[in-house]
Amino acid sequence: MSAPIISLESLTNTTSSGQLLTTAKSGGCASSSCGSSSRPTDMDSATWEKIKDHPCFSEAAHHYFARMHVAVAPACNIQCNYCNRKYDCANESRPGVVSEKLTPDQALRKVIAVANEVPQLSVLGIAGPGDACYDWKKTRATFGRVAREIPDIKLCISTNGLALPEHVDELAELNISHVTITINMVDPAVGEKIYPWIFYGHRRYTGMEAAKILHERQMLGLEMLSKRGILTKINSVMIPGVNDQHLIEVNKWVKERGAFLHNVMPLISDPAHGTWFGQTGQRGPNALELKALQDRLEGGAKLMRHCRQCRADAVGLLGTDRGQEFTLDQIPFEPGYNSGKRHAYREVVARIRDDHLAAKNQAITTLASVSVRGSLHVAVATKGGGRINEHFGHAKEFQVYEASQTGIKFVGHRKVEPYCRGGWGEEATLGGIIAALEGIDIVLCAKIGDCPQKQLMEAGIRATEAFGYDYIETAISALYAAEYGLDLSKATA
Ligand code: CLF
Ligand code: SF4
Repeated sequence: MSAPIISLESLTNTTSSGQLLTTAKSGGCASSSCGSSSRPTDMDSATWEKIKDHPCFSEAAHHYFARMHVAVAPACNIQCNYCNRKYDCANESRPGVVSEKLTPDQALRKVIAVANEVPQLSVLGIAGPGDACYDWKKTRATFGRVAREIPDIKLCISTNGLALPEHVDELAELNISHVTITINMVDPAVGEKIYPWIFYGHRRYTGMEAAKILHERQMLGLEMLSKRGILTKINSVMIPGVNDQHLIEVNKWVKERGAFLHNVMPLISDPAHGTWFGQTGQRGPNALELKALQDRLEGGAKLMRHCRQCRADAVGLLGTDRGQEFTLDQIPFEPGYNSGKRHAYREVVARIRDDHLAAKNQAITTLASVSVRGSLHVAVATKGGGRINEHFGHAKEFQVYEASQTGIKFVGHRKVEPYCRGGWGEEATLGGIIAALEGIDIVLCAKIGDCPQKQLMEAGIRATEAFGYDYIETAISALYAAEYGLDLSKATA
């Protein structure tokens, strides 16, 4: 019997205007453990098993897999100067009210509905909108119920760390495999500029005393998790003039205590959000300042650079949010879990990732063979699958890559307002996109009109659709080779 054809496009409902990937034939090994050769050579297989489908803990995984958050934990035990309680937790989300807070039963209903419809779903996270460890009963009840229904979903939690140590044993018992702690300082003198108060042991503390207790609890929690082999990621909010230089010290401390990843995120500060920092004019860093700090941190704790600062109720691939499709009024009252789409998707992805890895290795070989040293900054419009598969005018963000002789590195993303509105390009929006693309040499997209291409060129940014639907690394290596003396035919198309 001939094998059926399964494509990611059919599994993800991606429209024909921008296919996610080419089709891949099913057949051969269909186990979801396929793709193991995609493991980086410097990583042990146990760690790879934990991260290979976690979109936050693995940059490679974020091209294929999605997370969802359920907003079951509204209470918080500290005050951060970048947070207004009416808004999402700024640690794990961009400011914006959570559409609806959920009970554990409602959360289970939503997770099943999403799992039935979003085949990329691999991780359930609780990231507030308050603190998941402080609002522990609801967090525990939610994870317990979901794990019984969908045993293969990864469980992930985000916390400020104050109430973490007392829950580490239960986190391990619940099989919560990934924990994020937001650590903005290791010096209470810095901490008191960020945290006006904490609530701990039935008492409220302020100033240096509050920051010192928070710091000690964060370090203790991190050490306890490392001892139990639970993977940890440290989120730090970069606040210029307050903790930006200090984050170098933070990086050293968390590395010494076993953190797997360090994610430095820009402060989002706007007077309209009603936060202390927003109202007092504290600015956030721009993209180049963030990158400069991240570059200085290279060589310490491994960096995460693909965070999207998502909402506490986000759903979907990082960089897209399908949360509004799954509000309680839109989902069935008792959706039975159907694993079909998720399993079919995983089988296809397992094979495609090996193909993608081969393409990446070929790209690295190409780069290494170029004799002239240089670097290239490339912005890519993509909707996932590791391919250049988004139109310039539809892009809500561009993924940024840096190419050099030594390889191709994902270095961040730039959020933009989509240029195309109802079939027409917006002049004013294009100005904003050009500003957001500061420092970029070339834009790669699946399609671009003559007008925006010309205006980008006038601003010193080349743009091409010549590599539409290619793997990102394949295209960048060809461009790099062209830039430094080889065939220019594709790059100038
Ligand atoms: Fe959510 Fe956080 Fe788990 Fe990811 S998010 S609880 S680790 S599943 Fe990810 Fe979102 Fe960044 Fe957080 S992109 S804000 S790092
Ligand atoms: Fe807000 Fe999160 Fe800080 Fe609590 S820990 S104050 S919810 S940002």
